[in-house]
Amino acid sequence: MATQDHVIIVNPFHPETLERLDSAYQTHHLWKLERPEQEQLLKSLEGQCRVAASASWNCDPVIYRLKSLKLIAAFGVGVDGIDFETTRNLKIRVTNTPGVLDDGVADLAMALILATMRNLIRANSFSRDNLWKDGPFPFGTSMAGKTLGIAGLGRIGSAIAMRAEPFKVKIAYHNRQPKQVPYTFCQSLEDLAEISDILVSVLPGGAETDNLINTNVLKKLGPSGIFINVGRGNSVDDEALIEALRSGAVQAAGLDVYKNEPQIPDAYKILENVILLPHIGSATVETRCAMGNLVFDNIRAFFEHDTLVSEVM
Ligand code: NAP
Ligand code: 8YV
Repeated sequence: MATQDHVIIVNPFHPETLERLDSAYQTHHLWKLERPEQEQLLKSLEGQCRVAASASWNCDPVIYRLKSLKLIAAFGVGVDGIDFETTRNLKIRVTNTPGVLDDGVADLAMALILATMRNLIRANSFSRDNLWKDGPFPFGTSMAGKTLGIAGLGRIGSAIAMRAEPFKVKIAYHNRQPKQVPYTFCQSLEDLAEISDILVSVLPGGAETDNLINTNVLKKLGPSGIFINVGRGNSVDDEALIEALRSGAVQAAGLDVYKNEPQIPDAYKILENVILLPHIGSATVETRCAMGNLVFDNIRAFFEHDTLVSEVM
């Protein structure tokens, strides 16, 4: 049976978790209302509602008008949808869903690396279009002996490195700070790109990473280089990447994330040497369920013990 505690759902996420929250709490779906009704709802909940749940990549700032708000429980690890300047000023705590999606996203990064290097998407069309009878499919590139550069060796980046090791690649990385790991640290993204055959970005979103993957980095990656992005789309200068793919300044790319999702620049779609996925890094039944559980656990811990399981510090 539902408790009397109120939870506002700001922007929608995983439907199964929303249903679970609906059953457990007095929920109010802000995203289903027009602006004037939203303002009315927030007024009516003032003083009674302390908790909001939201997608981590999109959180309507109207929620910050609720003065009694103490917690935003975000679904997702990348919290670029949250305005931290405001939450800090208003002493609103924020939780996200770290760790539980590392395996899912790292699996997808490996799939993109292999699909890009072995041209799997084109090979599938080649077979279906009966082109095999006219001659063999062009050769791909081997992983063994190559250098995999990871931009953003955090939780997901480390899960990618662990998966890549048995493929007999050398591993290098770039973070702002070096870590105690047996991989080569590079001071800059340019240095990393220069020694990498495959450059995977797992960089988070936000102003600090805007367009870090630019013409200089792609030039260093070079004409046989592969670029993979499973981090955030803002970190890529799209014009630079499109031109590099078009001119052969890099060999190929595999992208899961984009600047203005769900829009993908048309210029990518006419290129044969890029694989375009619709942000599915964490899109497995198991991973999304684990993310939802963590949102739920944070809200429950807040109401029952005034603690949090995974606060963003
Ligand atoms: P994490 O553990 O915090 O790792 C992020 C890494 O990036 C850290 O090692 C950090 O090291 C480095 N970093 C941060 N800012 C940097 C900068 N300006 N320059 C260079 N390195 C920087 O985060 P995570 O859990 O692995 O998640 C990473 C990101 O993946 C998320 O923020 C999200 O955007 C994205 N993601 C995508 C999907 C998908 O479906 N494709 C799913 C989940 C997450 P330093 O602090 O030392 O710099
Ligand atoms: C999204 C993600 O949450 O956690 C993140 O930062 O990017 C993903 O897991 C997911 O795509 C929800 O649509």
